[in-house]
Amino acid sequence: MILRSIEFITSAVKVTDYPEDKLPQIVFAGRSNVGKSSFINSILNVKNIARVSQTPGKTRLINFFMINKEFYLVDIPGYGYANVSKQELIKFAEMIDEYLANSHIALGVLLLDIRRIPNEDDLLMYNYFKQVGFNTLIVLTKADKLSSNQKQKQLKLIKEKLQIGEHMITYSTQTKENRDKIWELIQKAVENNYE
Ligand SMILES: Nc1nc2c(ncn2[C@@H]2O[C@H](COP(=O)(O)OP(=O)(O)O)[C@@H](O)[C@H]2O)c(=O)[nH]1
Ligand SMILES: [Mg+2]
Repeated sequence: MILRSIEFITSAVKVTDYPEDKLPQIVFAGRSNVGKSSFINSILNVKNIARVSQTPGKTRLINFFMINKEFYLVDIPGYGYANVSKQELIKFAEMIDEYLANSHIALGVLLLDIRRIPNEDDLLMYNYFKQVGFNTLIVLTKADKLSSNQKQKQLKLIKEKLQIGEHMITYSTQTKENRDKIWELIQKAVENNYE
């Protein structure tokens, strides 16, 4: 994938805020602090288009980045915050549901920290992606924090927990391992050619 243009388009809360075109969207989901903003910046080779390490729980917006005027990368807010009221949690879940149900999603990318076993929230998001039939890619972040031996062990454990054999890829902002492969999969999804 050659990145010819990267444009921040808008931050949305509700359907009427979303871009009106029908370009395919690649959506990125993950627990707060999983490294989602860092990941998006890193694969785009930009410093801070997706903002890293804002106070968890503060930003609850859906951010749309248009790539090559062909498709969107969409950063939805991280889930699983501590210290959030039930009321806030419900509002947040509604916002995500509304987005996922009303958009043209070519690929759902679920980010998981390679050092952690997926929790209830992760499983909920993963099962949602599967239920609605999205093409799904799992990215295991912060791979530089483990030795290759530990990496293999965690991969196995996470696969068992999610009960999948499908696309699961490790990534690190330090090494940028698998960056080309990830773009290849995004490209395929955009071309409606994902397997
Ligand atoms: N070592 C290492 N740290 C990372 C990596 N990705 C993210 N981080 C760190 O993890 C923290 C959370 O990252 P952030 O992108 O803000 O997570 P978000 O809440 O999911 O958007 C920050 O301190 C990042 O620098 C990675 O691949 N390797
Ligand atoms: Mg973030």
